[in-house]
Amino acid sequence: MIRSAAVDLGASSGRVIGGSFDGSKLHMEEIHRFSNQPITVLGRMYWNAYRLYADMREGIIKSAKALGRIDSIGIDTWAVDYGLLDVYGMLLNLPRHYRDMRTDGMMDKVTERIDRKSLFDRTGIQFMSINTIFQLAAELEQNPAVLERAAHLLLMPDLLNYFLTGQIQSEFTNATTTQLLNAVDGDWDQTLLKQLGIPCRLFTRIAMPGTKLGAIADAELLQYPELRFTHVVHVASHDTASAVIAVPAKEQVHAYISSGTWSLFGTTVPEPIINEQTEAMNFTNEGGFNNYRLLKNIMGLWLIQQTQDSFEAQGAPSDILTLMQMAEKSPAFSFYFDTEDARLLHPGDIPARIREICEETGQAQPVSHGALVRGILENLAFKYRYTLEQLERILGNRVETIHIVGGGAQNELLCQFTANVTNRPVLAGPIEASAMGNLLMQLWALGELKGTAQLRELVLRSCVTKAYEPIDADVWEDQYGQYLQKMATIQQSN
Ligand code: LFR
Repeated sequence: MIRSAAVDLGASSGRVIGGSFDGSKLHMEEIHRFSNQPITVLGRMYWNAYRLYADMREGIIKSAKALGRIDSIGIDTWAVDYGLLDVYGMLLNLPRHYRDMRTDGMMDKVTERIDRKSLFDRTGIQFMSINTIFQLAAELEQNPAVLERAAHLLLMPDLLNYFLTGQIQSEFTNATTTQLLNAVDGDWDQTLLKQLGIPCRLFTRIAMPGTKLGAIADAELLQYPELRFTHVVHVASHDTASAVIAVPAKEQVHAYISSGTWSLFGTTVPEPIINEQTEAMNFTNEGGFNNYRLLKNIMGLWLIQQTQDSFEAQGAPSDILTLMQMAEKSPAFSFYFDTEDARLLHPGDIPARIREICEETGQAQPVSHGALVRGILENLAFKYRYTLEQLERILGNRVETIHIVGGGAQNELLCQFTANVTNRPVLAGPIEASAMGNLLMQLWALGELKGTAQLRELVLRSCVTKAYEPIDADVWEDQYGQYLQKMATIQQSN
């Protein structure tokens, strides 16, 4: 029996999941769950990297106590954010949160120096203000002294791996999300870095997922005999990359939505697709395990999470199940909005911002909390349909099934709306997709899986899914038409 621990950190919570592999089936159990609360100080938003490390360490200790000898550990987190180390290996500051306002306007500044087309051609990565490239442009402008002192830049999972092992390395899947990797050779793009004035010395060797990183060096953990021979492994350290490894797809042409704080809508392709069409549609080509994820970021359940916070602050019901029941009973299609409106990216009173958007676009504001929540879910579903059509145009093929994986697969209303609006069957699950993908890469690194076919079979055998068939597809078709019209008028007026 192989016993592993997957550390999977999301933007709102983290977990350590234990995995046991008996040669034919992967059994998973949640060992430790903790909240991940960013901290804002003087208007700057940070991730509490030390707290996250302490929580993760607690989870590893609990895993050792629950499972016995731990053969391997792997860490995955969200993408794009980084910590800077000085020459002595000290973390210079807590990593900034990608939703911090510091990147506002940075995309325009960078694309004045390097034109959009050449940036996309070089990297294959979509333009989003959160990308590391734009965060570094902000750092150069607002905090150049820190960059001068820095010797290494490590993305979140690489930073936590460093705390755990003392090793300084970058993992490929997450590195692609920086928009600083060359799509052809898969290495840091020195020309790009020089053009932007970002010091090349910050960037370290890139390791591939499914390889070993080293042993635990943390003295507190080494007190436990169960952890003395543990291999720390490079999994696909970008949580979305891990989740996509665990998509139980039988068909060649399929789409997935990795649904959590974000909804990542896309498919896998053998090589990056970098052409005028993907550039114009702002699709991305993120590195995966032996493939690329052609996808688009959609605002996702962030809108619901922030709405819950606002309701809670007002003393109104805010737990997710109550909100979903309220939404289900509320009138359908009461307003349309663009879920990707830039105002919705930053934390704050999202319901108020949506009401403001309704007013600006000549629509009545949602009448109740239930109607607001329902409207958010409906408009996310419309955006899914829109993205599906773009994806099918790029692929030149019809997508037969949509897989929804990750925590959002538990949102039955959203899964059903997705089936309705796309008029396709939706297969929801696994819920802990990132942790599963993480564990699978650990098994790969340990040599337990003989080839990708065996990996696929294990995914299919280990996943629990729930099927949704479209209901009222014609009503949704009609509403989608109205949504498109509304979006077109908004675009014209901008
Ligand atoms: C999802 C995710 C997305 C990435 C966003 C920010 O958790 O990793 O893939 O675009 O977070 O890092």
